[in-house]
Amino acid sequence: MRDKIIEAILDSGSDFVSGEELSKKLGISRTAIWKHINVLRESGYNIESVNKKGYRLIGSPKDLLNPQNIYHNLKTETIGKNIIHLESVDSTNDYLKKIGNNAEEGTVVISEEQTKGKGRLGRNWQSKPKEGIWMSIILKPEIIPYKAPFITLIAGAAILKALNNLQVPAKIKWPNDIIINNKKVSGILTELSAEIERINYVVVGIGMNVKNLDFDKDLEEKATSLYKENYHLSRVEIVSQVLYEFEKLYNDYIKNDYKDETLKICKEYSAILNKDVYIIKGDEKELVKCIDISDNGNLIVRDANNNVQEILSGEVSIRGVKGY
Ligand code: BTX
Repeated sequence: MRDKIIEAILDSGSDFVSGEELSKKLGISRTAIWKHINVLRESGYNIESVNKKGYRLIGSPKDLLNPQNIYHNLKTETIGKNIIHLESVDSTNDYLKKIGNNAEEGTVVISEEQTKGKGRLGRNWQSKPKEGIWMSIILKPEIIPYKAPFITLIAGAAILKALNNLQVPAKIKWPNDIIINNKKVSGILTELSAEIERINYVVVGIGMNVKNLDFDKDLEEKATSLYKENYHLSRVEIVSQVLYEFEKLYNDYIKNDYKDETLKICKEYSAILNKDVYIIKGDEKELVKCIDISDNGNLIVRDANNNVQEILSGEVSIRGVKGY
């Protein structure tokens, strides 16, 4: 019922909606409406009430990633049409993998906190309560498994596009780090469940530091948040934008095998093209120059012997020559 009340108040924008109108629309008494409004206030909604006029939303708790807030902003057809919002979970990727076979394509899980957030190659992803966006999307594309890693680039391009729409000049460090001022603000972890010829599902996990004021000592040098970079944005707005941009690029790829837009964005906002970087694989570290991204989304580099190599995203890390 409270969801419906929020929806009705959101719909009326800056106008008041009277208790009587709400009571008729929702089929409950005005006293019941009033009680629900009080509970909504306690959970962070700033609702003005004026005698003889009714209720008006002054400030929604923009930071609450509850589905109603997101649905209201969302312009997608399938991605995010079903949102599962959790207070705390080990990892949103693991949560979706547990329900993977039964979950509808486009289902999104968002948690206010992750207690075991994961990065690539078994690394940890710090995900403190309400400081960021910790979310995963489940996809069921009818493509052959080797084409799945490109979805990481699609997610990267969607994040770049969304942030740039919100005037945040972010860049991508191929394949899965989004950076601002040379520090990591967001990361992507794509996991695949597949047989030889077909995909059961793909889970795309996106972590983004939004409100963090500080980081643990080991991350201080390399991590940042939008807030620390002076971008005070609502998580709801970012989520809606990312899902919207993601859906467009994902549909292009799955339905039309069209990759140009994703590649264009990843090249235009690349933090490493035409730069020297270290490619790190296990204990090996090789200095190379990044020269391009291939049509399949692989990184093309020139090594110290002037040989051109194509690097697959799976098992490498990239380090800039000067710091992160
Ligand atoms: P990655 O392996 O590229 O980055 C992991 C590394 O990044 C860590 O080893 C650490 O150095 C650094 N790091 C850890 N936490 C943070 C942070 N909050 N901000 C910046 N740097 C950090 C990147 O992997 C992929 C991350 C995906 C996270 C999402 S959150 C939703 C979903 N669920 C889940 O468990 N993972 C994904």
